[in-house]
Amino acid sequence: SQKKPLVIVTRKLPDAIETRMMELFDTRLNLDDTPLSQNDLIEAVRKADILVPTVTDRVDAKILSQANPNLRLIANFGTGVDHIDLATARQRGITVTNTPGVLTEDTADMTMALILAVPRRLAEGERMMRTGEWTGWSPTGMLGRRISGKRLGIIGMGRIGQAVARRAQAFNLSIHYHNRNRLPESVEQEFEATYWESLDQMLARMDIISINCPHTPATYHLLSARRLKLLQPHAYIVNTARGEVIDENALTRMLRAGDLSGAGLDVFEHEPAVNPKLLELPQVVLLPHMGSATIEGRIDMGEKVIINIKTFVDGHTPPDRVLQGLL
Ligand code: 8YV
Repeated sequence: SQKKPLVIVTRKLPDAIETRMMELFDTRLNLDDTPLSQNDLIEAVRKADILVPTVTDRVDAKILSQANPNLRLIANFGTGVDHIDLATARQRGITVTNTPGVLTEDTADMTMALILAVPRRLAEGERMMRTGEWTGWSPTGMLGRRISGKRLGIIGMGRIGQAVARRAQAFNLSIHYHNRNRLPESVEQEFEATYWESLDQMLARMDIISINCPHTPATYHLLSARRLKLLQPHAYIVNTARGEVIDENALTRMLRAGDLSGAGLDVFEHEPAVNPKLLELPQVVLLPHMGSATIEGRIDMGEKVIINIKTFVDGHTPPDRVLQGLL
């Protein structure tokens, strides 16, 4: 029989997933849960036939240029693949897969949690309890803004955007969206959603904006300083997608100046760094990239990675192929 391909996993995964991978493949695990340095990542791609990276691995052109010619598959543990240089992977004949679908509901739940938390000042109130600042109820204490009846503008109406829309409908938000392509009429009707071909026009009319698109060259700083200025001062912005979609410094300046009412951010432009000025702003809810962080979700993601690898090794097209390496 053939030699089993060497699978190198860059981060600690759920035990059940690691056990199964060890049974199925010649697997090398990362036993301490720290991200690989760029040097360790080079070591990994020099040896691996199959690499399993996560969002914390910058698999750029420089790394890939040093890869083992036998590196044939990058089976990403995660849906976003913006940390992988796809053009270089394609040229080098490396197929790339991801884990779509299994984190849709969890990420939409976290998005909805932020949509509720920011206008209703949930994190501020919680801090007030812990610091002992609460002196009792007052008719004018801790007033936020009503959610019901407001306009939610979803940027990126894919799986996650639609799952957010479904939740938001139950909170009586009206659904608006901007997307590369307009959705079929039947889907628009399901959400009673209004399509905005012009992102600029949508931004100017919304009460809450939710970012649910991938980070690609086309969406980098999609919310640029110019576009952020189109938002009304009473508006809120929520991001559970990728920090790079918003110009984080411009966003911080606007929040400080009171040109925006608040933000709920689960992702940042230079993770794990956060613009320190954001930490000073009470109307901002900050989360450590935990949109998909559920026990169930991580196992589902691991199972998807395993199916993608297994199908590929068996000589078939993996179910979640993002790109096929040319050779
Ligand atoms: C993951 C994510 O936690 O899947 C994604 O794109 O951002 C998160 O859900 C992380 O990326 C895993 O690599």
